[in-house]
Formats: sequence, C-alpha cells, structure tokens
Amino acid sequence: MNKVITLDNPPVNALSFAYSEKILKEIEAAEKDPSVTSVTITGANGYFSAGVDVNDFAKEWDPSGTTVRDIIEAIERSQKVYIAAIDGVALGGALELALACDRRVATPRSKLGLPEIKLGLIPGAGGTQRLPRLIGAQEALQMMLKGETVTAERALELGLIDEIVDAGATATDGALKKRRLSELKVQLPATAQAFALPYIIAQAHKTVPPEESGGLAAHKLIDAVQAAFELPFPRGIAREYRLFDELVGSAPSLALRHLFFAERELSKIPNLPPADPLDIKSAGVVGGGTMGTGIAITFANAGIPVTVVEPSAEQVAKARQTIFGMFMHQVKRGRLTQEEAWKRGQSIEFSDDYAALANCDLVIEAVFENMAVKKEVFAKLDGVVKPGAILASNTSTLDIDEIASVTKRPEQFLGLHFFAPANIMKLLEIVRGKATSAQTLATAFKLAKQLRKVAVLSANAFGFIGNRMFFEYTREAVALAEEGVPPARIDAAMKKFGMAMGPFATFDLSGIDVFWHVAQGRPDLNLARTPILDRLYEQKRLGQKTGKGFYKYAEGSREAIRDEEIEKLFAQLAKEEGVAQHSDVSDDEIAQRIVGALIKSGEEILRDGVALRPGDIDIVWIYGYGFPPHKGGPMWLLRQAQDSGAVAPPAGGLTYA
Ligand code: 3H9
Repeated sequence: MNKVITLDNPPVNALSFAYSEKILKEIEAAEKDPSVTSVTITGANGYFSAGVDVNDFAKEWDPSGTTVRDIIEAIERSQKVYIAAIDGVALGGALELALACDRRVATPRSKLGLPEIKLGLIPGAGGTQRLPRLIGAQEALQMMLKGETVTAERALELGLIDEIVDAGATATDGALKKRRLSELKVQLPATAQAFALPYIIAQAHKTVPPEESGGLAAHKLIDAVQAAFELPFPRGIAREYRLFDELVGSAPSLALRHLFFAERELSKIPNLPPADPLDIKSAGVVGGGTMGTGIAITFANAGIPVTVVEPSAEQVAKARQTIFGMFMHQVKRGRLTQEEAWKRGQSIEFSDDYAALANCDLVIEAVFENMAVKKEVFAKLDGVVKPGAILASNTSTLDIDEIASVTKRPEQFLGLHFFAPANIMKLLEIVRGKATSAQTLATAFKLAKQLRKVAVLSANAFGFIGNRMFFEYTREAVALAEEGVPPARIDAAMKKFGMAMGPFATFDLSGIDVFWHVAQGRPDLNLARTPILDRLYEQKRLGQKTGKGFYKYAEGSREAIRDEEIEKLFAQLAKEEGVAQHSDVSDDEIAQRIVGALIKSGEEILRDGVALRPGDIDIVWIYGYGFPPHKGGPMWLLRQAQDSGAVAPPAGGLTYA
C-alpha cells in the first residue's frame, strides 16, 4: 500500500521546527506499518513547500531540535520506497527532502530550487551532497550559487526529476526500487579528466566575490560541494551541516534575512481600509524620453499593452526608434528571442494625440521635471482619460498633491517613481497623495508585482525616500572633497564599502544639470552644496554626456578618468569658504561619514513619517541605489551598531543612538 503524506502548513507549507516534528511522526508511523510499502510526499495550498521556516533561523537556531534533517535521515534509513510528488514550488529544505526520496515527479507548473544563497546560507539538509550526485557537479554548483529556480521541464532535462506528471497523479508503480542518491558518486562533466576536480573548485572560487564582499556563503557552498567529491557521504553531510550552522549566525545572512522579511512587509500599510485592486489591462505613458520609453518597455515585458504619447510626429518616431533599439540590444545580448522582441514591440502603440489614451486603465506621465509642464499635461489628461482610470506622475521631486490639484480625480492620483533605466531597476516608489484612495494604492501594489518591481510606499515629501537621502549622501561626499579628499578616492572607498557606484560617478552618469536644476528649484533646502555644482554647470561640465564632469571621459567612452582640475577647483572653493584641507582620512572613515549622513537622513525620514519602517528604507537603497545587500541597508547598519553598543563615528556629528 502507498501512503500519502501531505505537507499542509499554510501559507507555503514551510517546514518549521514544530511542523517538521509532525511530519516526522507521520513518517515514523508509516515505517511501523507493515502494509505500507511506499510513501508519497506531496503538498497542499498550491505549494509543495517553500523549505525550512526562515523564522526558525532567528538567533536561537537550534539544530538539535527536530528539523527537516531528521525527516530526511529517517527516509535515508528506510527500506520503503519514497516518492516526492511536486506540484508548485519546492524550495530549499523541501527540495532537499525530495532529493532524499527514491523518485521525484513534478507537474508542469512546478518550480524547483535551492535559494539558500539568497539568504546568505547554503543548503543545509543534504542538498550540497545529493544534488551533485544527481545532476553532476557543475550544474549543481551553478544552480546553488545562483539560487535560481528551474522549471519542471528544465528539471527533467537536468535529471533532477524523473518525470513530468499531471496534477493529482500520485499513483505509484509497485515495482519501484530504492534509489538512494547517497550511494551514487558525484559525476564530473563527461569530458573531464582526473584533474578536473581541483580545476572546477578553483574556478568556482574565482567566479564569486571575496568572502568580505558578499561572497561568504558562496565560498562555503563550494567547500561543501568539494566535500561531496572528496569525502564519504556521512562525512560530507557532517561538513555541510557544520558550514550551514555557522552561516546562520553570520552578519551577511542576518542582513539578507532582514531584507527577505522587509520585502514582504512592504505592501502592509497600517490603517488602510481593505480595498479590491483594479485590474490594469492597458496603460498609457506620456513622454517618450529615457524614463517614458523604459516604463513602456516594463509594461510590454509584463504583457500589458501600452500606448506612448509624444506631442509631435517627429518625437513619436524618436521614441519608437529608442524602444526598437532597446529591444534589439536585448536580442543581441541573447536575453530575448527575435520573436519575443517582436511580440513585445507590437504591444506598444505610439501616438501624437492624447485621445489615444482615452480607454487606458492607467496613465503615467514622464515628461520634463517642471511643475507647470506637468500640470498642463494632467489638466489635459484628466479631460481625455475615462473616468475611474488612474493617473500617475513619475516625478522624482515634485509635490504630488499640487499636481493632483489640476485633476478632478485626486483619489485616483498618485506618484509612481521609477528608477532609470526603468526596465531594469527593480525599485518603484509609490507616492501617496493626501487624497489617494485605498483602492488606488492597492492597485499600484498589485501592478508593481505584475511589473516585477519591488514597491515601497512613500509619503508626499520632497525627494520621497530615495532621492531625499541621496541628496544628503552626495552632500557629505562633496563636503569631504572640499576638505581635500580627491573625488576618485571617495568613489573608490564607497565601492570598497560595497556600493555599486561611487557618488561622483553617479553625479556624472545622471547629469550634473539634473542636480543643479533640482537644487535651484528648492534653495530653501540647501540640497547639495551648490557652489561646486554652480561652477560645473557654468563650465558645461555636465558629466558623461559632455565628456567632463567630476571626471574626464575619452570620446565615446564611459570610463571615468581622474581629473586634477576638479581637485584644484575643490581646493579653490575650500579656500573661498574657509574650509580646512586635510587628506589624512582612511577609506573606512570616508565610508563611515557618507553612510553616516545617509543614516541620519533615514532617521529624519522615519521621524517625518515619509517612510513607514526602517526596512522600507533599506529596500529603497538596495534596489534603487546599489547598496550592498549583504550589509542589509543603512537602517539595518544603524540597528546593528545600536545593538552592539557602538559609539558615534569620529567626524560628521552622527550619533547612532
Ligand atoms: C532552507 O530551506 C534551509 C535548508 O537548506 C536547511 C535547513 C537545515 N519561511 O513571498 P510571498 C512566507 S532555507 C517562512 O509573499 P509568493 C512569507 O514571509 C529556506 N515564511 O509569496 C509570506 O508571509 P506573509 C529556503 C515563508 O507567492 C508568505 O509566506 N527557502 C517562507 O510571492 C508568502 O510569501 C526560501 O528561501 C519560508 N521559507 O512567493 C524560499 N517562504 O504573508 C523563500 C515564504 O506573512 N520564499 N514565506 O508576509 C520564496 O521564495 C517565496 O516566498 C515563495 C512564495 C516563492 C515561496
């Protein structure tokens, strides 16, 4: 007789300590029952299981209690045949459970993966030892290092599952035999020679970042796979358990787990009445510049038809050309097939007439960052677009309520602030105006998910969350440069800290004129220290686009070259302003001052109610500004400093308390 054990622990059948104990008992019962010859493990609630309950890894992680490891060990000892019948997601410890079974089948919609690396961990229930034995060392390493899921179809190709079956098919073949992966040898690529192992391992270590730069778990993962090659199975497992247990308490894993939960909190808005989101079946974009075209592609990529409006036939042609070029680029890079690019391109329409937007469910404005211009656009849109449709501005600094005031539908008005390049960057700031309705907000969050964006709610305040902090961040960088630290050194120190890009390189990429205009618009806020921006603006040193900014660029190149003229200019400004020059600042001090300014501004944003939670701010900086995920975000760093009783850094006036 076949016994079915169903993982049923809503919402995602996570294998918590308590739930693992329950399943272990069911397995023990099946083991004791002589009429049971095989056991099928399957899942309820539309999932197989999302793996071990991440909440269990809190500081008191105690592997001596019942965990999925005990379930797996019981299956390993058994003489009965175990089948994993996967329908839906099978991740982490759940896939490891499936790997301990003798046979694995999955429905076509299923997704399988070992995503532990994304939490700064490695598979810790035998995955690093069994997966290489099943699908080969190289494929296994790749799958675990990326932490990405594979479809059932790909899993079959890899040999990860034995068969694709229809949903509900749990029938078993009585002739099934035991097939313990622990008894297999790790396979090397067919062409590999005896020397391949050290080579594969050495190569793998080279492809991941250094331990201190976010690569800690990746190196441990490679060590564990090496153990799968070199050690007998039980010793390999013991090595893996030890490496996993060490990683649970590591700083990068704590940071990444914080981000996992912070990301899932984002759409929980306190005191918001429940509301059914609208279904956005078609969208419009006003403006075919960099942002507008990127936004249009984002909709097309998500399968939502979109219409782009520009005021003249000439501008329409240019927008069409930009979008066509962007799709072709993807095709050339091998990221998109020609057919798919064509299909997506066909879902974007162009017009020079606002009337083309009349039936859209949502229209986003992405025109020049100027209040008068935006008001004119929305006054027109409000008259043309069907009642009930949502109107959104992509402004990065302007007052959403003032823009909404020219429409008769402030309840259906909000800010949707995309980050350039809009089709690549994952962050979306959803800006709530004073009249924005609960339904409009719910629709925005649902839409963000469809567009595969990570959406963070911001109140309507200058610069919202990200840019307001970004101004403080660059202001501190400029202050350091005036004190005599070369911009190139400041950028290098910030990259060493882990930022994707230094602040001065970002100025040059975005355009110094952009910052200058924003600073001019709000002199009351004393945004960036403007003297240097004024000088560069006067000298037409606008950044990459003019070949000179805080760096020099060779014709047609984006490679930043240090420019002593800039250092002289900073020295001159310092003299005029009476700022003392000193360059005896360490890289750590540079990062501490700049990140310190960021944290201070984050505290203000929380105090002013612009962001809901510290985690929301961290997500903004990770997804929008290239903050290193393994450091958890600026507010997470503050919390760590507070928890450890760290004192204030020396300069900059920041206190962590
Ligand atoms: C592991 O297995 C270690 C082992 O190797 C070794 C051990 C010894 N735990 O994302 P959603 C919650 S490490 C606890 O919004 P979706 C989530 O917080 C684990 N909770 O839905 C949310 O709760 P709430 C390896 C979890 O449909 C709700 O479920 N596994 C877990 O967009 C819905 O989640 C992973 O890393 C969990 N493991 O996506 C899988 N997973 O409603 C991580 C989810 O209260 N999870 N929740 O906010 C995922 O990738 C996605 O959540 C999943 C669903 C694809 C499952």
